[in-house]
Amino acid sequence: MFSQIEEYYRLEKLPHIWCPGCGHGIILGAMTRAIKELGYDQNKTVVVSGIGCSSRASGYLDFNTLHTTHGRALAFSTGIKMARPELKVFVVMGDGDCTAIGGNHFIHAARRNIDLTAIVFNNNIYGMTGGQYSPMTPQAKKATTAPYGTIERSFDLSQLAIASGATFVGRGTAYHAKLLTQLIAKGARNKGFSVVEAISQCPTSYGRKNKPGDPAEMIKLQKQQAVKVSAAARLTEEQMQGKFTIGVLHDTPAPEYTETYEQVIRRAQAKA
Ligand SMILES: Cc1ncc(C[n+]2csc(CCOP(=O)(O)OP(=O)(O)O)c2C)c(N)n1
Ligand code: SF4
Repeated sequence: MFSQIEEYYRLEKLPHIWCPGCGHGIILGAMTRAIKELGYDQNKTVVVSGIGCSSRASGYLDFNTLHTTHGRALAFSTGIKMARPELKVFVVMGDGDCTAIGGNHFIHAARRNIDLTAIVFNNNIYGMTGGQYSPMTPQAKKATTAPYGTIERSFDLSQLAIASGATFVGRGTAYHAKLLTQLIAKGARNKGFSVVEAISQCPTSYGRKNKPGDPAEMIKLQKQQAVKVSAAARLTEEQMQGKFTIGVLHDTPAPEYTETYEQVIRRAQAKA
């Protein structure tokens, strides 16, 4: 129920701008429920976003929020975490924001294992600007910039995060909202760079071009295509064709960047 998380919203900023049937509101709900479960102090919690439909989330939330520039949410978040390591920092990005213009920030935040919780609202398209393809648009799917279907292969965001050094990686969908809440809470508890890929539906920019059906059909597709990690382990590569795994994909602690940096400062001060 919304009343349980209402305290985290700037009610005067509602109604939101999201189209009817958009998955982004469900993901935002999962995120605020995770923060409620974690019991974080509202004044010590920061939400940073880039630019895009997903990134509007920061404007609706009553934490310390920063609506930054397209692709740069992780750069701003890194600065915040370095200056104030005690703050809990959540980073909201779209798939375009995170993996195209912001792709370099993403791999390096993962490589450093800086203690940020990145939530990537993956709707497979640039929603806000009318449906250009992103690095996460599946091959052959249509976009305004690919009227015959994109010929590029798409990133597997979670694999990219793991390969780059993220210490917690999870994937959920708007359909599996409860799982998403659990994954975001787990990601936030991880002391290091955590990535939660939240699969969302964009009926307007993606749906109109690719005709997967109305918003209800689009969210049902998430249910059909998602396979829990435990179940996926029993399936062959062939059986996994057209499907994706959900759940905790990676959870391997490693030294965290701001803590290591603090040790360097202490060593330098001791020598001075
Ligand atoms: C530097 C810069 N380049 C391009 C844009 C235009 N722009 C705004 S939002 C956006 C893409 C949004 O797509 P995504 O990040 O996937 O988020 P969504 O809207 O789908 O949630 C772009 C290209 C911009 N605002 N700033
Ligand atoms: S354009 Fe797509 S992502 Fe943006 S609000 Fe509408 S449905 Fe959501």
